[in-house]
Amino acid sequence: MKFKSACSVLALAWVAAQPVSAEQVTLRAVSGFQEGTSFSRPFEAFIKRVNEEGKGLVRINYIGGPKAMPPFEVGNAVKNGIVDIGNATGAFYTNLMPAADALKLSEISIQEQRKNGGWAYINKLHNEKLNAYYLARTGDGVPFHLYVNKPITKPDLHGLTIRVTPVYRAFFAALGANLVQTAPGEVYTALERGVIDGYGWPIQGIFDLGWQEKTKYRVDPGFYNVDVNFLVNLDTWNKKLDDKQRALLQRIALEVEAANGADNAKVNAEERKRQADAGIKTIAFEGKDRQVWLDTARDAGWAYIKEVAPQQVDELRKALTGR
Ligand code: 173
Repeated sequence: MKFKSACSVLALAWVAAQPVSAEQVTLRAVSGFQEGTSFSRPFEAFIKRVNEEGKGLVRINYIGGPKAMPPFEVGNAVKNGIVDIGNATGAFYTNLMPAADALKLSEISIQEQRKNGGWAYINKLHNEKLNAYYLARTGDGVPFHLYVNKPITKPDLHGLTIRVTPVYRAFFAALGANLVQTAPGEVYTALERGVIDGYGWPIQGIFDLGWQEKTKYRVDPGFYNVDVNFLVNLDTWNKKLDDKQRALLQRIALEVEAANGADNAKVNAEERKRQADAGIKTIAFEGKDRQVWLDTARDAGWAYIKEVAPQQVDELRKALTGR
């Protein structure tokens, strides 16, 4: 009897010492982009795979896109633990982390950033400013463009009112545009009412919300590099999840990140063709104009980061360009 009860005490102690990993954790997720559209799709693929491969371990409950939460609130919701995981571009959370506006200035891939220490630095900034773990970056290799309804012949935007987010603000302002900031969900109506002459947006996604109907020209070349990031509330990451759960999320996130990066050149080409087929004409700057266009984008972008994140600008440049 004595031996038996000693055994059961030991058995109980062993059970108590096990991490809670045996229990499935449910995480709430939200996207800053409309469900099913270009910049939600990689995140939704991630959720689907976690729910399939993580059965009994992790479940992600997707509460949706901007109908569930305004895009510019996603960073705050991740920070405060209102959601466990958010999908957002840095431009949507510059209020909390001004340096997030630098992510678009990357000239090396996220895989290279993970190797050169850049990811670690950017993750640290997310930890500190956003109470978030920087799980993945999608959109790598997707440039931004200016789309306009009045023809322009040189890199000069005086007299045009352009819809922006922080992504385009410094660049278009440097070329003299009037700026109106809106969430993506308001672009169609702004075009329809003629309150804007154009908008900034990546090469992918203008068909998602029907903007091709109200768009005459795309200006080439594209500039910058899209960042759409998976952000995990840091308390969730550190305390709510155990090693096995973290490993599952990280593995699938890295796979989605790599697959998205590998796909983007092809998808970009398809979208260019689709735009041309829809009657959107290209205004292509060449020679000196092209150089002015690209130099102004990059220089205005970095000058702004220097202004809002002076202590971080040098390390950010190293992290994102390798220089
Ligand atoms: O809304 C935007 O134009 C924007 O900032 C953005 C950023 C990344 C992907 C798509 C849009």
